[in-house]
Amino acid sequence: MSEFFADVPQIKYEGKSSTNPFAFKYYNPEEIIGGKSMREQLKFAMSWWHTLGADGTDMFGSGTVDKSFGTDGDLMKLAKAKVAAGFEFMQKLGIDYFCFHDADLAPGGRTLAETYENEEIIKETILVEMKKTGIKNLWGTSNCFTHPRYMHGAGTAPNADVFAYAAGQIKKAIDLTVAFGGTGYVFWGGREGYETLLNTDMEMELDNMARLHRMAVEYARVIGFRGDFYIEPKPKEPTKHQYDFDAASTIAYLCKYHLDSDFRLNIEANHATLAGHTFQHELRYARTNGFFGSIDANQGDMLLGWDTDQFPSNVYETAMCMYEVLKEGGFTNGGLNFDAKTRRGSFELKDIAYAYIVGMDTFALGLRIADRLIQDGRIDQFVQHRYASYQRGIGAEIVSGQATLKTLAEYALQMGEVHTNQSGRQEELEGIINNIMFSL
Ligand code: XLS
Ligand code: CA
Ligand code: CA
Repeated sequence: MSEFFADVPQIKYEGKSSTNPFAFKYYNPEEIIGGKSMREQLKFAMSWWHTLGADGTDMFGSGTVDKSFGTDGDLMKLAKAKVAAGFEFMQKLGIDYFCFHDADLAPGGRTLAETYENEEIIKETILVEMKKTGIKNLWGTSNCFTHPRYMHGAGTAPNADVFAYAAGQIKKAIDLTVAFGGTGYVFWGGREGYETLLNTDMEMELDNMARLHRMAVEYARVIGFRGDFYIEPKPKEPTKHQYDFDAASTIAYLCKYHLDSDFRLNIEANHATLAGHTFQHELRYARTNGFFGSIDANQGDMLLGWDTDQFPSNVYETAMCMYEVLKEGGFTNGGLNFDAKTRRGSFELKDIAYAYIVGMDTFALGLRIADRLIQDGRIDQFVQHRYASYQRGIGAEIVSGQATLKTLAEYALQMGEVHTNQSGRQEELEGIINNIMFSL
């Protein structure tokens, strides 16, 4: 069988002093960090779309990367070649999971029935490779945003026929996810938003989106899906405003529509920054509200206002991300999906391997630092101490629910002015992080 990534050897861990670009410097899959092997802690996944599909096309130019994988324009042949190329790539990199959109796997047909047929054929090809390699599916999703029929949205479309078509597509994408034994199913509402409120019935659109999510849960549970559903927040792009703006607005939506027991969040780093938050903020918000699920691992460019989906190389960001993951007790059904693509100028197939190596190493370093941060304990102790006044006296009465506005007013009247505030010590804490980060 032909090799698609012929320049890429089997990638192994060689340690931080290695200068081999085709080696991991920090990701040592079987090493135990924080009570589990690094491969279990990190649960890396390959994104089918970016890795096997994205060819460098942007708003101003056509593709720069040849991803025909030796095929001649026949879309089904290409879809099969992508399966072979994808599994070769995951094996070479030691990636245990993949994530997919229905449309990444197989070409759309002239009818929905024909699309289903194409998907069935590729499903069988993938199942063979999964069995051979032991590689698993992290999550599946449906692309309800690229085709022109979704110009006004899918679940939030003003046209009921579009809603029905999306339902037909999602049903099949759930079937595929279940067939692959996937542990998650994602909804990213790329066009579930609006361009102008002048033509939009927001209430109707949100009610309908919830109807679609409810139908998906009901169907999936009946056919045996026991994994998590995820909503992946993103504030804008392609629409001006997306309803799943950030973790906070998405959680409010899930609670309002009673979807909170089936859904968690898939937090993407680049979407967090587009919403004006840090990656860590979104993870913390999801986690402390009980909605932490999975992660789309990438990074944006702070000087650009769009979703650049770059491979993560910022160790500070991944350290704070893995700190939140460890605090959560690690992933259950979720993992780290590299929703990331090489830059348009990095047009060789081996650039994708370099990109994954740096992404995986950046997360491996992040995990090592986060574990040290927790072992070190200085940050956690500081935070605990900062709120110590709630463990005794009037603070304990507030927390236990014993205090009322009236009793607190009486307390305040007797107390006089507050003289016990303590420094927030931000700079000292930032120094501790640097000290731990660079002592590795
Ligand atoms: C786009 C999203 C998308 C989702 C899956 O910005 O990141 O790729 O992850 O539909
Ligand atoms: Ca994503
Ligand atoms: Ca993205």
